[in-house]
Amino acid sequence: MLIRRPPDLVPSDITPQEVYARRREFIKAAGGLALGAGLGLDALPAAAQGKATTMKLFGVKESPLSTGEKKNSRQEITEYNNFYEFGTDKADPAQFAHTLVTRPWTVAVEGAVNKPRVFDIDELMKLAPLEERIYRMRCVEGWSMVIPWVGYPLAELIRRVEPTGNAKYIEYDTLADPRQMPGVRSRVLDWPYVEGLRLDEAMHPLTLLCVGLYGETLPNQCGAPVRVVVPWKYGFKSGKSIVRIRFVEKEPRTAWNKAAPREYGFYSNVNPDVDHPRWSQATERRIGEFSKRKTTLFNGYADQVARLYAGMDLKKSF
Ligand SMILES: Nc1nc2c(c(=O)[nH]1)N[C@H]1C(S)=C(S)[C@@H](COP(=O)(O)O)O[C@H]1N2
Ligand SMILES: [Mo]
Repeated sequence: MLIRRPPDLVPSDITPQEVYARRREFIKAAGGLALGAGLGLDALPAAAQGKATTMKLFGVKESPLSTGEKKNSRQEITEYNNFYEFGTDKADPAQFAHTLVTRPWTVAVEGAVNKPRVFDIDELMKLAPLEERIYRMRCVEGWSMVIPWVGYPLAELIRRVEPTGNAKYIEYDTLADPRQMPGVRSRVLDWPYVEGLRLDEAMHPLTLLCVGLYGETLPNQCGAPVRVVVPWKYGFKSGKSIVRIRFVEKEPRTAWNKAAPREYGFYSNVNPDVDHPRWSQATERRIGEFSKRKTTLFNGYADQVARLYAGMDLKKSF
């Protein structure tokens, strides 16, 4: 899914206001550290100067919906990423995503709902009990990982805004701010990164509004402060750092579908029998392993989700 490498962010691209906002965030994030009043930015700990920090999440429950498969390490999950807003190399997000300002942050929920609302991130984090969900994740490029996400079903949020009869789909947008996201200056995609789901897919108990990883808040490169996670679909449906959720009547045009409609359909269900036009999808490489594994229908979640697609031709609706 790669085209070319965007220029790196230079310090002069960051406005003083952002520096200020980030500094406030770091001070908050630094929490227990004794930060004396009047302490200059230069004197802040390294983690607070530019490298984004994560915080422990409390009261996270285990979920029976987790897989028992061996988890990938935190290092594997945070150093091999797709987040084109920060560059197209797998190592770019870990290197550049610290410039993302994740507080303050809001998510606007709008469109065909009775109760449209703008949620503040702190409100969103507390909307429903947090669960650890260890999911298999499969990228369309042919690799997979097992990732201990933290979040709650997206359905919890959907219920609160009361979709109307016209709400057939949702679309969700990622932030697209070239000042914070160097990759947005290159035209690899038509920004913002938009993804979508049919309403019943969005309401499915496996679909997560995800706010954490390995018991902590999300690292920036993984989609802080809030992302969607849909484990039976290719990874690109799991949009990161979302700022808007819109309820709509028609199937949304998504970023990857617009970029290459023959290669990336709306459904994007993991399916070993439907090849990508340029490569087979029959096998995958689990990050950290040498030999390949067989890819399974709906990424192994067929028992839970196959009924959503009863009667559909998955070769046509790919
Ligand atoms: N905003 C945004 N979301 C995104 C992407 C992206 O480039 N931008 N990449 C997608 C792809 S292709 C994958 S495989 C997953 C990767 O998630 P991870 O890096 O947390 O494993 O994020 C998805 N969400
Ligand atoms: Mo992906």
